[in-house]
Amino acid sequence: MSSEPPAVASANTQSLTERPAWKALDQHYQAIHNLHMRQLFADDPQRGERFTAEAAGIYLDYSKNRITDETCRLLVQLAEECDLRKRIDAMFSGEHINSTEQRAVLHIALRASEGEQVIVDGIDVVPEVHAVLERMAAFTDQLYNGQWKGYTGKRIRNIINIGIGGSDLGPVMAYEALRYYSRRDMNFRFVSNVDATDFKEATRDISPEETLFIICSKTFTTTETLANAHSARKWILDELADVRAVRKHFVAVSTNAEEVSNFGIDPANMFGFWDWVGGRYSMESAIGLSTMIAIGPDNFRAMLVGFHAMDQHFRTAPFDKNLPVLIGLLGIWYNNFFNSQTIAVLPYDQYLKRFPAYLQQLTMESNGKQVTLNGTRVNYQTSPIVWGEPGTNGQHSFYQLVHQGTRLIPCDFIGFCQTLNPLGNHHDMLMANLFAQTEALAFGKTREEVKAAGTPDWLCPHRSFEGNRPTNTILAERLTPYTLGTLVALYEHSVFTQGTIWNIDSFDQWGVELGKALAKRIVQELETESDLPLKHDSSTNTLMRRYGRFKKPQS
Ligand code: G6Q
Repeated sequence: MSSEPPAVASANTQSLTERPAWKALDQHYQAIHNLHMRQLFADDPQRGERFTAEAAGIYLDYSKNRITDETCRLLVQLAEECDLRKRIDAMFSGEHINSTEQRAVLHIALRASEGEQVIVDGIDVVPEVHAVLERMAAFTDQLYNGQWKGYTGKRIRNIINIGIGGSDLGPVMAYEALRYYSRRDMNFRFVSNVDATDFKEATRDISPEETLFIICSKTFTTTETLANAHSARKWILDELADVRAVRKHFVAVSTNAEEVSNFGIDPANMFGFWDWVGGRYSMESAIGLSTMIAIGPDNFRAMLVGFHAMDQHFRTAPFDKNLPVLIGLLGIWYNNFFNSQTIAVLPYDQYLKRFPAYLQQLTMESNGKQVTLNGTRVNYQTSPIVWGEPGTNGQHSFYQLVHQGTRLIPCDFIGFCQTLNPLGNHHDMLMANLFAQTEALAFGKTREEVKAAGTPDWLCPHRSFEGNRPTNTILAERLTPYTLGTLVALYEHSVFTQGTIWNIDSFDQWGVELGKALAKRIVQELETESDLPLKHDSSTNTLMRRYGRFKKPQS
């Protein structure tokens, strides 16, 4: 890599906190932070209709936020001062905006429709993208119609995706989210952890003869994935006792054909992607092969259309009507001016149970950075901590803190007008809870209201709710592959919006490296039974020695 930092044409150089809009927002915060949403709604009967935006089938109600028209105006001004428009154009036109890795960032090309052009370093990549999609679809059909069989001639019934991080969280989230559309005559499992429990539990009740492993690894050098892949290979060979079986029971998804072939997988059975697709932005590339096998090529394509619809909206809509921009800017408002630490994502749909975990990586790996694009230390907070669970379950555990704790926790509520599984009045109950929570969080219950209901004085403080807790409500008609695509793209682009304001590289992940390198060294030390003195700190040395003493069951 060059010893000179790369020039990033679209990068902005002015310090964020010196920008006029930032300073104005600071002052505006002082003026309005005590305003209560009760007041804001009372003053403007149309508020719940005005502070809304809609695109690609997603309706966003952001009226239950601690904002006024002026807040929105200033936040949009901030986006403009930070050259968000220029950065969006730079991303879509293949500029190397991942500057620390000197790469283009073009997950948007993965969902471009045939015939569109996305140029990366002088080459239109859309035909390649569609060629891989075609191969994935053909392979899926072969599995479905039994043309592709296991080594002993049995149909493949079990698909096990082996991967970690971006090569796992997207596939597992998408499988769970779209399970309604999935083939029920096949099993789909996901092994990520190097803890052997993950592999053992995934394989304990299935037959190797009917099992296909998809080894998903962009680099094909990730130690956890390779350890699991080798154990999978052994599991297959222990049963089938012929190395030729590997061909029928393993396919790979990677950018590294050489390592794939070193592992013993025929590169003909490899589905490729490109270095301009980041791991956490790859679920709609070949990394989504398990998703395609689960839901079928047509549904997979419908998901891509959803992604694409949100991409187009993000690229073209004015900022004050632009869903990802609005969500991103509201996040900045709480993170940087109210100093909130976290954001909760609360899907009222059981199928989205892994969506918060997926968003954790998307957000925190992308924007958990402490230096700007030019390497100077930031003097403001970057990514919030993202967490969440599906409703209504969370209501019976952590919502207490959201309602009455001392911290301000902005929440995104996600719901659907139609259920995929009608059953009595369950769906009305589910959605009633969603609406009730956002209402209670915004308006609370005053001491006077509590007292008027007959509560004794001493109990009133415990039973009062301050309210004024901000929420966004994201409402779509129905959870379909298309909707999932729009939802994921919505958050991808809101993360990018925030990264642009904070002037950081949202597409690298150097923070993951140090632990990886140290673990490699320590595993060797743990495996060699020597008495050589350990050269770590006294804590690590003592822990390793203790582990060494007790790692075999004591007789
Ligand atoms: C994602 C990260 C990271 C990556 C995993 C797996 O953006 O880069 O989570 O996806 O470390 O990497 P491989 O796909 O190379 O095995």
